[in-house]
Amino acid sequence: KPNGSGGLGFKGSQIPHIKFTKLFINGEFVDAVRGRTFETIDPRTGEVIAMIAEGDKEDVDLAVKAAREAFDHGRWPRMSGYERSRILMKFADLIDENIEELAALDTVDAGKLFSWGKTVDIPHGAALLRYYAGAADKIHGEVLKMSGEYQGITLLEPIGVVGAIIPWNFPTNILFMKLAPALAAGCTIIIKPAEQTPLSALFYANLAKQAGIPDGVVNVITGYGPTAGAAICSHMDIDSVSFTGSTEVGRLVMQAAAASNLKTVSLELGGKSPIIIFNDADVDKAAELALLGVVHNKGEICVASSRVFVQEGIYEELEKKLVEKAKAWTVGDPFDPTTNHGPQVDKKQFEKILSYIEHGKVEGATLLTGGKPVGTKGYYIQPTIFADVKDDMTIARDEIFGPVMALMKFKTVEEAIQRANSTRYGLAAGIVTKDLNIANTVSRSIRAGIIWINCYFAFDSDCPYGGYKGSGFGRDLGLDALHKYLQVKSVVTPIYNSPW
Ligand code: TXE
Repeated sequence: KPNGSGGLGFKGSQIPHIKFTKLFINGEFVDAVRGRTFETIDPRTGEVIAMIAEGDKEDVDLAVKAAREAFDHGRWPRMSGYERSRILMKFADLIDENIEELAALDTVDAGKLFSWGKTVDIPHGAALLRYYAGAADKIHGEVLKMSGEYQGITLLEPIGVVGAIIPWNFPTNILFMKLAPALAAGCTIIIKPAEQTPLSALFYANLAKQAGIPDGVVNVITGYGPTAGAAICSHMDIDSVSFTGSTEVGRLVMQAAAASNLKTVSLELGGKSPIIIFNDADVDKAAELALLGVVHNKGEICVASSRVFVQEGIYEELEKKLVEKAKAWTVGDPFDPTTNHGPQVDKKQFEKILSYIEHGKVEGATLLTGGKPVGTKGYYIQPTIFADVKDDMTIARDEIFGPVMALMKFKTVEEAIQRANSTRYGLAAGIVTKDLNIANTVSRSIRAGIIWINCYFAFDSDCPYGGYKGSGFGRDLGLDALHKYLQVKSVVTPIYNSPW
């Protein structure tokens, strides 16, 4: 955990001054056409932080018109990759200059640790811009050795107008996982942040303008999913939608895309990821990793290691360690540098997690520690560990998206693989062992998009991730993500002058 909140002194219950509350369309902050607003809430207290413009279909139409114009006739897709890259670098520098304020916005909006935001989340947003800026002038196709009298080349062209639908658990990182490659590719974009966490996205829109990104290239529509989000998915003039959120809404996104203009879709959805700890593991380190895997960001992370499988030889010892560590994990104000874990994002998630904890108890799992809210104000929940969990219990099957671990015992490698794969999801998995044979066998047998061996949450701009099965398809991060925002065009010519 990074140290110190220091700096500008965003401490205690202080809320930063909120500068941007309106929609960002065609380079301007504007009210919603219908003039509506909605509350964004501080999960530490349940109190209103600010009123935010509530965009709907009409506003999406305006944003798409601006983005379409900027794509079809504007400079952005036509400027050299080098020039785009320089602007993206400037954008990244502006983020660096505003790190504290941006981290404070994500803390009050999402309950995220301020110290973590300052040292990890916000810098990672800037790093993603720089990573894809580095690729912007290296986007090129292939020369095709065709049979017969022809030769071909492929051109990689920006896919067009992109819709990006962002969840609330990583308002900065997930936004830049989509925005940075789309911009580097030469696309224009309409971003819809989650209704719980609109603040930093509007701040980033302002920085994009300051960096020199032309009007209409980046647009932000704040508002709700079934209205603004749905309008993006069914819009006839949007070419691609990149969505991160629940599996249920992922289905709706795909249906809307199919029923409208067959826009391309990528979906990064829920997970129920296993971490498998073998007998030869260092028990203390494995316990540390397994706990972190499920309580980091208060468990509001799609790759959370919410199913912990421990081989029987070290089970008792590991269970003891886990409980000790969970009890020492501090829950409190996310601005406090000694806090490990802040409030859940909102009342809905808070109640959902508590109801899963009840399911765990009713279905017969043993509650080893936690299970209760912390304090009387805000949405804080104790790190919670259930033992004696059966694979078919609700807490072993459903994504809880909270600090709740399902601890299970296994005997053999084959059993671990079979049970780890026995889920409708396939996002991530962790393996803890010193045995290379086991690590290789298991990593090749688990059907998930990212496998961490003797580590967890080892994310990097260059390392693609995304789902198998019900966790969706398409990849964020890495050069794979850049290719989501590119079309391949083949151009064929005869080798010799044709008679006509
Ligand atoms: O997600 P939604 P919710 C999971 C997690 C969580 C559950 C519910 O298990 O408990 O989903 O969270 C927009 N058309 N994840 O209800 O609704 C919405 O406005 C278009 C996992 O908040 O999927 C927001 O911007 N868009 C996940 C975004 O979708 C729609 C992260 C996500 O919200 C829409 C978040 C619609 N019809 C939740 N309805 C992860 N993979 O990390 C909603 N949205």
